[in-house]
Amino acid sequence: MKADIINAVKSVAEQEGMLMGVASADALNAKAPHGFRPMDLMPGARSVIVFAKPLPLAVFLAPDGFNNMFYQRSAYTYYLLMDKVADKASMMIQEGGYLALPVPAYSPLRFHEGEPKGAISLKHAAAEAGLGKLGRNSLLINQEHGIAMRLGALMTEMEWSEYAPAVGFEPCPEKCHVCEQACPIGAINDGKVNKIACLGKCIKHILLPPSFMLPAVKKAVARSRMLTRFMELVSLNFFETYGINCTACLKACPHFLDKSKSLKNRDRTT
Ligand code: B12
Ligand code: SF4
Ligand code: SF4
Repeated sequence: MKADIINAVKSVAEQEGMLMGVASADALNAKAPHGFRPMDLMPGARSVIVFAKPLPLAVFLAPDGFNNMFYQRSAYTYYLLMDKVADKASMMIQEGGYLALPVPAYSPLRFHEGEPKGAISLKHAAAEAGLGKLGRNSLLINQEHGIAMRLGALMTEMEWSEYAPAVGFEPCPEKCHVCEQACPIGAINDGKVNKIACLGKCIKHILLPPSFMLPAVKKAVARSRMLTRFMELVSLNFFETYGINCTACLKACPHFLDKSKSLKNRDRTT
């Protein structure tokens, strides 16, 4: 019976062109910060199933004048798709007799210490589920599919047949700091990203305060429960879509460039 559920979930991911990996909830419970552990969302969680889907590389390569419109659309569509697959797989698991909780791929966000946060860190969950490792730009990198991926997940009380073994590959050569150098605002420092600075640069939204005001907004929100709740509502009601203004740390990475050069005929066009 369990084997049937596992196969059904795998085939849903496959049909949508997604990679899938499974992490033990206990492993994430032990490493993730309080409030962002699987057990904080679902006390009986045993397994975290993570989905990853590569994006079409051309959406990143359109000329500047297009303002990332192609990537924006793919990113938005992918968020919905990740949520749809997580919901569908959760229902299959539930029909097999176990609770399963789909985790939002993006929205709704919670505000924690003045910063927007997801329910859990999908990058860390994906790494634990054997889908890759985090690079110095803090993004998940898969050995075969590269860096241009969106992630989704669900957690369940069902024990999986086996959990992912540790991934052997090291994504970042020791001397590579290309992503740090490529970031136009210097927001990346050896695996740590200044998230508020990045947010101010890479998110374009008519309601977003200018980037120089964001640190002050963060401080004010961090101090007030009422403002925190207000910001959660603002992000839920108004930030479901937004413009994207920067992808430099992703596009400059050799894992992006190598993937795009490996395509047939790319040597003619680059
Ligand atoms: C909010 C958010 C942002 C905000 C960040 C604000 C913030 N304060 O985090 C901003 C706007 C800056 C942002 C930017 C981008 N984002 Co974003 N973002 C998210 C989102 C929705 C939530 C992140 C989050 O809050 N995680 C939860 C908290 C707890 O994690 P954290 O603060 O990162 O955690 C720290 C610690 O708490 C600890 N930790 C937390 N959990 C765990 C678990 C373990 C096991 C361990 C060891 C440690 C640990 O480590 C972290 C480092 O200190 C995620 C989706 C998601 N739910 O993961 C996407 C996501 C991370 N973003 C994504 C992407 C693609 C981007 C951009 C490339 C978008 C773009 N410009 O094109 C940039 C990348 C910038 C960069 N180099 O990091 C993808 C990443 C895909 C990938 N291949 O890795 C995600 C996963 C969305 C998705 N569904 O695919 N993002
Ligand atoms: S998305 Fe842009 S601003 Fe944000 S860390 Fe990457 S390069 Fe820097
Ligand atoms: S640019 Fe280099 S250091 Fe940065 S994530 Fe890619 S491989 Fe790692």
